[in-house]
Amino acid sequence: MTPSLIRPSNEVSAALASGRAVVALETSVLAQGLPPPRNLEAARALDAAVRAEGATPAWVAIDAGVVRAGLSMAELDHLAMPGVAVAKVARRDYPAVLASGGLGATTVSATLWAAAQLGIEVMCTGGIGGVHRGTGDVSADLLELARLPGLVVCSGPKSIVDPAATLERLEELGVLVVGYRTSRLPFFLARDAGLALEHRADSALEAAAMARARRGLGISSAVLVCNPVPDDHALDAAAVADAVTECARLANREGVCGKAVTPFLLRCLAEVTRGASLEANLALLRSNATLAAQIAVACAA
Ligand code: PSU
Ligand code: MN
Repeated sequence: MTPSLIRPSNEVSAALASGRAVVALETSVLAQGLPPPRNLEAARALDAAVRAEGATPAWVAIDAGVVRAGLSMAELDHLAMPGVAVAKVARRDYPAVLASGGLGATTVSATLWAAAQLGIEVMCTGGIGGVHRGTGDVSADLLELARLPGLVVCSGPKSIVDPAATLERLEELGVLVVGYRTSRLPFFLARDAGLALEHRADSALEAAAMARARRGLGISSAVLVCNPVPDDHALDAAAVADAVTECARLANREGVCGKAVTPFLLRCLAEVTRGASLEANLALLRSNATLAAQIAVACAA
């Protein structure tokens, strides 16, 4: 039974009730990950990309004491507006932000949790969090991928983390990592983190078959499908690494910590790469939304 404080929209409820494809979408990427007005552009583009494949988008956010799944464009506009106070919500933050009555935008861990409560199998993001270099900072995304079912489409761990340590941790946690049309781990803004993947899917149907097998076995950890950033927007891995080193040094000097680290680094990367990381981020989000919708449609068939 769905907890009473989770409220799907009429559109999402109807799609779920009739077994049609639904894709859960996180909102932290809009409220904390991308600057206005590009976040608005992303909201529209992802919503449209999911619908174009015949699936229903279920954007997850917190508003006025309830968890919502399925936001209108006007509600997304509000979340993405500059100057609007929106909390970044990982799974652990739900009770506090609900109790506050304010607005909250969900990260991968929180979105996956809401999706699991509603029986939404597929979710889409840009890059997942991971194990940061040398600071002991590990994203809550990893643990939630380990204990929540479903299939998450991403472009690999975000370029700001240690990809090898992140991949090892995912292995330890029992999360299946699948390359989409690749046998290399994608690295968010770059196509290749320099690490081999054992499993791959070459079509949405193949990915859906893995989701079905997971469900059939009752395995309660997620399948992570990693779709490399489109070629024409990909950044050079070495250039990204240099930019990340510079930004990490800055974060350290400014004493940035906790949940502020990831938004700080993403903002800094956009500056250092003179906007190229932003274009890559938008391109990979669009591509992931399309793929997630195709997989959701294949799962529903
Ligand atoms: N992907 C993006 N931009 C983002 C994020 C992902 O392209 O801003 C967000 C996601 O919500 C992810 C979160 O779950 O960053 C991870 O934050 P942290 O490293 O603090 O766990
Ligand atoms: Mn962290």
